[in-house]
Amino acid sequence: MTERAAVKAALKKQAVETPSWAYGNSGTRFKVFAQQGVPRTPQEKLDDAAKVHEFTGVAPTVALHIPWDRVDDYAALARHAEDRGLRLGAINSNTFQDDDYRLGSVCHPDAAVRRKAVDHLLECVDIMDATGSKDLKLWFADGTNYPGQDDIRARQDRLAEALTEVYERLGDDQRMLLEYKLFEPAFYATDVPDWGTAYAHCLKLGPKAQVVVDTGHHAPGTNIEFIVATLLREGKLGGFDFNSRFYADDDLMVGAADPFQLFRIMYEVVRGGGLSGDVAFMLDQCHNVESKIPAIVRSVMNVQEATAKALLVDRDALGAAQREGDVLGANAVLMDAFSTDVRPLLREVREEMGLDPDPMGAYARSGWAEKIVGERVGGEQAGWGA
Ligand code: LRH
Ligand code: MN
Ligand code: MN
Repeated sequence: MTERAAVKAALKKQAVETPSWAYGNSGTRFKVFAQQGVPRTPQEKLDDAAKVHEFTGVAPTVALHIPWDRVDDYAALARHAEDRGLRLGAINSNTFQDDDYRLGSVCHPDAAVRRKAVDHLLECVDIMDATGSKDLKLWFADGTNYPGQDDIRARQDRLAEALTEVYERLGDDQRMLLEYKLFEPAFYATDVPDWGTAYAHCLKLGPKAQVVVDTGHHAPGTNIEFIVATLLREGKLGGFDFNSRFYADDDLMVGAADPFQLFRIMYEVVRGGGLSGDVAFMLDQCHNVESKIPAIVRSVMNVQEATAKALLVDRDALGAAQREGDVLGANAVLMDAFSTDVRPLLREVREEMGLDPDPMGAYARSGWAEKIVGERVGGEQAGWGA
């Protein structure tokens, strides 16, 4: 295989998982701007996700968030997905939208609240059994706002206990993906604030526990690609929640704020063998003011562009420059790849996959946006928390 053919083959194989909640209405704490045609049910979210997959060819799975996507029959929901060429992906737990969780969920000082939270996590594994999902994605809003509010160390013990119970419930082919976040909603001490804490818990739990890197969950200036390289080296990178940010957890389209950072991350993924392994490339975004389906199509394309550039890095030339201590030469090799216009290559990839080379244009011409605005009248639109 020529090098170009190998790059194209890798791009055809990469899959990006889209989040059900990105298809629903969202906003900031100031205002949610409802959009016309937005799904009212988990099934309609899947209908929209099917369009993203139809036009990109590389978005075959959809992550669910429980209880936002609660249905009576999860096996039937999985069939709804299959009928549209999709599969259900990670099941995201939600222990942050209940009054009982004011002081935390699995780290709460009251054992009864912890029990309720763990039961929810166990229910999420039941749902995975019904949907065939492989990954349980855990993010805890737990933390404290004031020094002394609770015992930081005891909260780690409670967290470990809860994670162990859920870990033991996992099937042989199921994983637990633990997501960290520096701050928000807790503003003094978050209980899983960073990759080190997540890694320490996952290491103790065992091989089925891995870390999720949400690209919006770090302090400004954090070298995320270093974290990615380290986790991959340790066999503990479970996946990404991709999005981009200018300030905090902005949840903007991945690659919009800093395409160079996304390239650097994807280079470490390629370098560490993460493209051919089990790393889940998930989006975790909200489209508050822009049209949702095209924004998700664009996001998938941004991941592909960063991946293509990462694959184009001349690793032999880079290695030689690094060994010779040629600082500028090594940097130039990386920058050459980043500066390459990979859009013609991706157009070729899409044509070879039998797709329209222009997914954004193809979606716009498809009439789907007009159809859903006309059809989805009445009922309540889905949104964060609905
Ligand atoms: C938390 C988070 C986590 C949630 C999602 C809705 O900020 O990134 O992944 O499940 O947002
Ligand atoms: Mn996330
Ligand atoms: Mn987030």
